[in-house]
Amino acid sequence: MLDKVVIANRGEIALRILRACKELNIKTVAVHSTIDKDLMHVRLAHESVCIGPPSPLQSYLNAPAIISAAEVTDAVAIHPGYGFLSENADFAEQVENSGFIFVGPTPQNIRLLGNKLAARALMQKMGIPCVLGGEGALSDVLETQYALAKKIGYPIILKAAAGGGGRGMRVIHSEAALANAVAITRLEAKNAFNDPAIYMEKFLEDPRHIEVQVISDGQGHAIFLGERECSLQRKHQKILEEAPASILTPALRQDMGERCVNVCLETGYRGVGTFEFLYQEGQFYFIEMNTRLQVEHPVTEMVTGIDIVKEQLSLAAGEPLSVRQEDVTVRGHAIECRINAEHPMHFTPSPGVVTFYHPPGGPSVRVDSHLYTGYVIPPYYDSLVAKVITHGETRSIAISRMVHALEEMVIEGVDTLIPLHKEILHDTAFLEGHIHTHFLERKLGIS
Ligand code: MV4
Repeated sequence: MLDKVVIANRGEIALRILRACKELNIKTVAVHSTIDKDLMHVRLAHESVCIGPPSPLQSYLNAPAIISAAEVTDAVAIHPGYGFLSENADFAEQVENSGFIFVGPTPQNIRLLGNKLAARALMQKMGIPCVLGGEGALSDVLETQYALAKKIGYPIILKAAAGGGGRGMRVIHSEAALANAVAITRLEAKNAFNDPAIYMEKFLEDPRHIEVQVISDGQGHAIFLGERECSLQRKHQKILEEAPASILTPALRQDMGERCVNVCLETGYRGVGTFEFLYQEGQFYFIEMNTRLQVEHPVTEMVTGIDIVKEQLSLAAGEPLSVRQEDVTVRGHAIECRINAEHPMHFTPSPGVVTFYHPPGGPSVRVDSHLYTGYVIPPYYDSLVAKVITHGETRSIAISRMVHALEEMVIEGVDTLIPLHKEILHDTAFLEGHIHTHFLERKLGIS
């Protein structure tokens, strides 16, 4: 197993990684910005190194500072968590070239599967259904663009090949708007990702967002851990996730999972990964792959009993996968509510002092949070401060446990999404499982 790991992240996920390391007897190094010196995981880590000022560019995105911290502490590996440098192939490569292990896929894995156009082509080759669209990058010839859009049928969506998570996309409803939209999306792609390649797909109006969790050791073994339903989101920020997805049949789950596993085997994928799909009218369509640990991984852990972060660390140590597909069973139902320090209706960030914190508890209630009374939420980073996850034999038991957990939970001094979650959990459509990606916007009357 690894001897010492640098945790190159902050907040709840840094604490989650620290806990996994402790269980595996791995020593930990917390790297943090100046303002984060009082983070819970910094206190609990074996060592800590300040890597820069609060601005993410100068701290959690500062690759040389993070690698130097690994050097001075004699660490052997760097865990990037999610966000920040977690899907940056160049960073993964620098980590390897500096003689450290990147806890994640190989730089080549990230480059191939992190490019949506390349991933899409690969999935099609491997027999995974994709949304109707063009082959390869969109042509520069206007007539070819018009012809393709006409063949697909409006509305269409333009996406940047190098984009992801909702960045670099544009929906077009008519031919009149196409030429201008292509020019703008290309320019945005060039500026944001330094890659002007874009592509066109049929725009699905009311899809669900369902994702398949995989773990692959890059040594010929890969498994899938079922799927998550992540449709409850706002502006591409997920708010509430569940496992399993209620609309999936066992046969479809098995079929989708096997296909994702085949892609992992074919590409020599090493690490944990997520295949994102849109689901509409009984059909699945691949949209993109995430080559990192995800925020919502706990719902999968709750229904499978598998510790995804521990698996990730042991894969990074070069150990083969310890779980076989036949040992994976999905039991009951799990729900995660993301507790952001934000206004529950306007979603404006609410940094400041947490004057009182009381987490919920009880059977099948899990809280992943770095909060404590007196903690100051800085304004520089993501507003996620806690994840409450509940499990139950059925979806309605999991929901009921969540309702009671959120009633118990107290976070004073800042606004949080707790009131919004309470409202969602009482919504008739939600209780019946009728959710899609525009559920929240419509419920809140935003669009
Ligand atoms: C789409 C789509 C409809 N049709 N692609 C948004 C995030 C990125 N992962 C892909 N996204 C979408 N791609 C086609 N062809 C609708 C979305 C989308 C969405 C997807 C998942 C979760 C929330 C979403 C919210 C708005 C749009």
